[in-house]
Amino acid sequence: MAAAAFPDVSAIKFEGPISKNPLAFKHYNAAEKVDGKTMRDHLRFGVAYWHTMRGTGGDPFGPGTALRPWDDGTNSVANAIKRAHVAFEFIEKLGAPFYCFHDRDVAPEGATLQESNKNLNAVVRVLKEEQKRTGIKLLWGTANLFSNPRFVHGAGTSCNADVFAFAAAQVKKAMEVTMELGGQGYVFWGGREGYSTLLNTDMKRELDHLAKLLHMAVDYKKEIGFKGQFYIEPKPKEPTKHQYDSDAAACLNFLRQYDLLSHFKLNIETNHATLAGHTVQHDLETAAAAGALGSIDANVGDPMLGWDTDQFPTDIYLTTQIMLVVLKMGGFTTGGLNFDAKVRRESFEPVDLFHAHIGGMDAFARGLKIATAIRKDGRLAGFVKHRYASWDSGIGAKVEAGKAGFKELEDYILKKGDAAPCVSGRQEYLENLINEFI
Ligand code: XUL
Ligand code: CO
Repeated sequence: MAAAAFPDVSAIKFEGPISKNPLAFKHYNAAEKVDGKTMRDHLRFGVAYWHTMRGTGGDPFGPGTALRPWDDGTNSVANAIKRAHVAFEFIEKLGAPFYCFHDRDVAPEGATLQESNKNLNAVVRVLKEEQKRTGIKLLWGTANLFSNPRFVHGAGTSCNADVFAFAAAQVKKAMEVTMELGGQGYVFWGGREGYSTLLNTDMKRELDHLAKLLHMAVDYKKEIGFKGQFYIEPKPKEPTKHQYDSDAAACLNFLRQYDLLSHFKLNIETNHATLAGHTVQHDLETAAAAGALGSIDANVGDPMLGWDTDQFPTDIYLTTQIMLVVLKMGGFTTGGLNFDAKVRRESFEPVDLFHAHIGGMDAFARGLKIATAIRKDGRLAGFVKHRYASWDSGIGAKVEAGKAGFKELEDYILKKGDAAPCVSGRQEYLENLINEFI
């Protein structure tokens, strides 16, 4: 057994809100039941391998600052295997039940696809052993179809058919290893599936190709018997000027247009929704309304910055709003809360990884409890129900049942004279109501 990477940190325990120990949970108590289900099962936290194990703190103006004493800085398989052990030491000490990865996060890319697949197999063997040893599970896997320069024009939407073929081969392998590791899902995030200028872009052709790639994935999923859930993760821009999966509504439209909707759900990320000019609740509600809210990449952006800062979520108001939507849809099934978030460049010590995740987990534990209390109280849902009461009987019920047309509605209003005055939306009252619980 290799020396511990975090020798000064033992398993993070729940010590309750009065604890002043920064390496303890104040609110997240995995085994505690909230409304009949443990916090562990409600929240289904995942650690993102790319940020937590591969993030260096580099930015466009300077190199990485992160101190990671276990990492020898080489792109070797041996280093990747050492890193995998460290990842599981971290996730086990943290007590998160899941992790997520891209193929290229866990194993180095080789000179050829054969070599890359061989490298991946070597690391997947270790991941499998570590999963077995710790009971930690794979929430979802994915293929990195955006870092290698071959994907400069996109992957599924590349103008070059060879690049499309490479992407398909890479997804095939990533699906196989996700299945091998018992992954509960598989994510498609189209980082370069978009454009920088429409002057050089045949948008219709690119969208047709992207749909082809996804149909091939659906076919292959059936062929190998992979039972995990497919997700699309919307993001409007960055790295490209425009990404086709720009928000939840755009993804749903694309999936419907290409007859893919029954095979996919959405993985909604807070900072991606805000980049699209929405709140995360907006995208969560949009997905949930279509029966397609699958999983969440939990993070937050900086309201002063216009890019994907991927910060750990600590805002109780935000976690409450997210958990209200999750609880309303009946909770996660295959999905969970994956911390697609990174420590700041200035937070360069290994222990900062613990502070970051503990904070995010505590913030969601509070969000869960607050949202549960709001639902139990019933005033919020009651208000919304009452607001639409005119649809529960009479003419409203007829419209909803499809039993009224223009003529009947005209007759109705001619008899009635005018529509009854509406009642107040009471936004401020409702905002105050939420704050009663926070
Ligand atoms: C990038 C992003 C990705 C996806 C997986 O903004 O969120 O890491 O979550 O490819
Ligand atoms: Co993400």
